[in-house]
Amino acid sequence: LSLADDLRLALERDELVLHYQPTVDLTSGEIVGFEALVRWNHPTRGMVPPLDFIGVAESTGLIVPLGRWVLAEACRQAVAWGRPLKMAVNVSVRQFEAGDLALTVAEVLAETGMPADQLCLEMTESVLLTDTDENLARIVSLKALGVMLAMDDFGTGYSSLAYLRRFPMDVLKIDRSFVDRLGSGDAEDETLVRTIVRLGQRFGMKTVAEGVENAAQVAVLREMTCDYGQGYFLSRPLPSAEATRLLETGLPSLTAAS
Ligand code: G
Ligand code: G
Ligand code: NA
Repeated sequence: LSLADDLRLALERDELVLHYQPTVDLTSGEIVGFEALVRWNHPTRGMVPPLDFIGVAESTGLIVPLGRWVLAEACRQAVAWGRPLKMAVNVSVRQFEAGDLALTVAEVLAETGMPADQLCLEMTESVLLTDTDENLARIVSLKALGVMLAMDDFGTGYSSLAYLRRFPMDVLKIDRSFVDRLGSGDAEDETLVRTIVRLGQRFGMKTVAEGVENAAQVAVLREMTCDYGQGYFLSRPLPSAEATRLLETGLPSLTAAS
């Protein structure tokens, strides 16, 4: 069985699962939302990470039904939690360009009863890179639904800053590769992140630091007034039951940790 055939069956057999990584307010330490990350619980291969199958899903077009499933499952979970948490879902280029994503999102919101303003769609610069009228129209119809849009992995693409003006994004996610180098005292690394945070703020966007791995990074990011963080220091992506438990207990105090 090829990986593509296997993946087609995986959707039918309900072998996909979502893990949830908290997004944390860097001032209060509160969990403000989660990012849904897909995994394939394969009967013989074990837990397959997305990097091993998202590419195949994209090249076969399976990303469209897979992406729909991810959206619906993430929304079901958010509704089940019954709290005003943001739920972020990754959208790949193929998903954005194939079919009518806004229609799919509208259907999923209606099916699940998810409030539109709790859903955040994360797109990489590669999605936005083709700065065409068609892509702008797609973004505008998504925004018209009332969902939030995040620019993912910011700074790693071709960084055409023009689309910051053109596309109405709500959230800017600072790529892990920049955050990684924070807290070691290197002035240039700090300047780079500080400038990205300011850029986001000037465009009225919330800023999220990805890949926060230690307390020193939290301290620097707070000082820069970066809004939110995600990363192993705060929490790994968790299966649904563990994420539910974490919501009940809350995270240990960020101030005590730093
Ligand atoms: O969870 P992990 O760190 O292994 O994810 C690796 C990559 O896979 C990340 O870049 C993430 O954006 C991507 N990814 C995870 N879940 C999804 C998903 O549901 N859809 C798409 N398109 N990409 C995803
Ligand atoms: O590109 P995207 O932001 O969707 O990537 C999410 C991926 O990053 C997930 O696969 C997740 O497991 C991984 N990730 C989350 N937090 C950290 C972290 O603190 N360090 C590292 N190295 N990876 C992380
Ligand atoms: Na993401």
